[in-house]
Amino acid sequence: MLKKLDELRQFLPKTAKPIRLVLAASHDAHSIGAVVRAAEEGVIEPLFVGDKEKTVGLADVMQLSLKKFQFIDEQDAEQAVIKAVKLIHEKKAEVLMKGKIGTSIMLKAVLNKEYGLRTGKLLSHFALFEVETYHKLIGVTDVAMNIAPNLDEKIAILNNAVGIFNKLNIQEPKVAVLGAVEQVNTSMNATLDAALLSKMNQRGQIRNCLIDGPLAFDNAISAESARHKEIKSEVAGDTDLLLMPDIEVGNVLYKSLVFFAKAKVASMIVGATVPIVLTSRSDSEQAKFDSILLAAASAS
Ligand code: COD
Repeated sequence: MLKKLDELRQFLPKTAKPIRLVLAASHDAHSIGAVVRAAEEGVIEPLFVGDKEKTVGLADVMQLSLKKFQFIDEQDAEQAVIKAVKLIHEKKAEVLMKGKIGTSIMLKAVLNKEYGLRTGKLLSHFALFEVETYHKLIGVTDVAMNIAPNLDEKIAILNNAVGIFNKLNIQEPKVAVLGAVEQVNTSMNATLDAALLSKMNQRGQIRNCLIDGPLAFDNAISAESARHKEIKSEVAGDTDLLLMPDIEVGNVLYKSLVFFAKAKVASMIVGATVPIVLTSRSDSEQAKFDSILLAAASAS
């Protein structure tokens, strides 16, 4: 059982060379700090793509030197993202990281049919949280890419996340499919999808995980709450992964955990040709560093 994001280090690839990471639109202080730290620890070999003057200026304020790192100077942030994506497309690096650019601009470049990083699979966002009040790391998906996933898309999102758990040696993660209530309510679509996903899992149509749903957030993460409501479930209170009904619920939960619960988080996009470090621009340097660890661990 993983309890701390720092434990992700044990899954870093055992290759002689560090993983090559491209930071796209690099003029972001927290990203620069996280990338330099990961480089100093030998986790990655970075390539910066962005406004060099601004990026070096920010690094100077942080008393960090970027002299020994490769740099492609591109003052326009959108063009920097396109150049970064193309570098990955040409297999010049193994991990992509979002710097100071809007999420949807970054994702549109990643999805570009000509030079993007599509695999034919659905791409989705996966976040892994370390919350002081929970007994293990907990995954949350999708809080940042798929806006209102249908049932097929939820299956793909689930499979992407389960793949990451499998890489972290958790072979059968417990998945709670969230709703506002734990009974099926025909007026609440999230509960209908949750019941279908549970049944598909029981019938072996979705494998390598144990799904229960609908579960409300309290009984998904609290055994006491589940007992109180007399819910008999192997997942309730011991969830590894929370499947969100849509991006709004997911994004509010992400930010509530970070801002109210002071949780630590690592997050990335799964399903592209390479792992993509995609954090919120307001995330801390530590969150960006932990996200690099997660992406590097899943690149192995
Ligand atoms: N996986 C694979 N292919 C996809 C996906 C996906 N998740 N989403 C779209 N595509 C493909 C489609 O099949 C199509 O071929 C092409 O991409 C364009 O599809 P559209 O027109 O539906 O998508 P876009 O380009 O308008 O938008 C895609 C985004 C990912 C940009 C969009 O869904 C989005 O804005 N998501 C939310 C991002 C966001 O603002 N997050 C904020 C959280 S901080």
